[in-house]
Amino acid sequence: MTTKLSFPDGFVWGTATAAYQIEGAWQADGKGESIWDRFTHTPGKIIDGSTGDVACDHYHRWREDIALMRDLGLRAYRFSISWPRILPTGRGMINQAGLDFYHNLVDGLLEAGITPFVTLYHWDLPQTLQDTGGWPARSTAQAFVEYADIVSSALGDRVKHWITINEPWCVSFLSHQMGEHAPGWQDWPAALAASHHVLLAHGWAVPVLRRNSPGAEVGITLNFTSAYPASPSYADREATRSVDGYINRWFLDPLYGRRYPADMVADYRAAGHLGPEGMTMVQDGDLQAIATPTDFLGVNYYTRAVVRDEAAPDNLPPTVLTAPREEWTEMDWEIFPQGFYDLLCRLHFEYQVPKLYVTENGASYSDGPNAEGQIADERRIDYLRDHLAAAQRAIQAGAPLAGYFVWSLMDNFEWARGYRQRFGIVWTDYATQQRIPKQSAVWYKEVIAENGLIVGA
Ligand code: IFM
Repeated sequence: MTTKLSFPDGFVWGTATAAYQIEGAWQADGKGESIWDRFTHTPGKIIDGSTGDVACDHYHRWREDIALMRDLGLRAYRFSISWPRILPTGRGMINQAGLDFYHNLVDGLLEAGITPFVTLYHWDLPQTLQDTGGWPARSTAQAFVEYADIVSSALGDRVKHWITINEPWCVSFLSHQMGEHAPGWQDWPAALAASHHVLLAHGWAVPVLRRNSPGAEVGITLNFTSAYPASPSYADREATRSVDGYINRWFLDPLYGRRYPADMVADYRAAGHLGPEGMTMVQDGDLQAIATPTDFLGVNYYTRAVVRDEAAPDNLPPTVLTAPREEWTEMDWEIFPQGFYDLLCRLHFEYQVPKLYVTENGASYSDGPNAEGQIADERRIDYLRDHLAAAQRAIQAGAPLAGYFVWSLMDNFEWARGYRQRFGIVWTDYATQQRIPKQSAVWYKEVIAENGLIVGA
């Protein structure tokens, strides 16, 4: 027997990408250098030594890519704008050719009946702004607002869904404390300052976007990792509090008017991550700006953390893998759809978020073409189906979920993991730049057409 899990009328079905991961053309038509250009050109930073210099060459192939999206029945497309394509030195002089690229892309999408969801910052900071302090410097937040003003003045008549920042946790902690992403720092105070300035940049940009794009929806996208204790012991539950605070609450709480979580501020002070004066980067009015009401929250969810109490070298409790091997994706991320349900319900019940879009969800598997050129990526279909079923349950429980974007439209440059990880529902042949829809793309097309999932045998 089969059952249909239906989604609400008007539910937005899409896929997502990011500029540096797909565009290539890293020096074309006046584009400036970004921190990711600099980082990938530094030996030893990327696992396979690769760069985004060419990536999927989307900058030159955007017309074909729009045609592909139309063929797949996509209703929406989330992409990001490359800041140094628009402002090669971060502030000041505008590169018209860069703006024209996005004018054409937006027009092409609208002609194809695909709604653009635009992310302003998906990690490719202009290198010149890094040279003046990067995100640990308050001036970068001001520069972001200038950039947001320029882009939304240009595109705001047609773009009606804006995401200010993608994944502030990655921008701050992954990049400035763990050092895995550009600029590759390992500096706790800098990471904490960056986290504040990224949120401030968001808060300051919201009214600018509203002014330049009347009637638009404006939000921010956070990456979440639902955290669960490895055992019911007090110590493991306490460690779980800390991981949840580090990844999730540190960003959610100030965005929803609760200020920075006091337990985490105390932990960071005790660990020496903040100076003796504490959160000195927070100035009068900042918390009000960060908590400026938004129209939606973008949710990126891939996996959970199972947390054990044991001091790791970075002072954070370690997360442990408990699931059998077949329950991980090739990123070594556990497949845990229940965590998706728990998260969406938490955002609804605990934070009363007015509207949610899942702006990323997906799985990395390297299944490639068989002799007939077909790509049977059943594991990705299973992953997507199980997560969509969890999302549908969350909607039934009251979560105001209005749309879902698969990460990613096509295989692309997976940051420090290079090209070894493939998240696409479309295969990218990097030698020829051929795109081949995988079985998951065909499956997703049916989901969109049905506005729901058929489950059961
Ligand atoms: O590829 C990334 C994306 O850029 C941000 N969110 C997670 C994805 C998979 O790691």
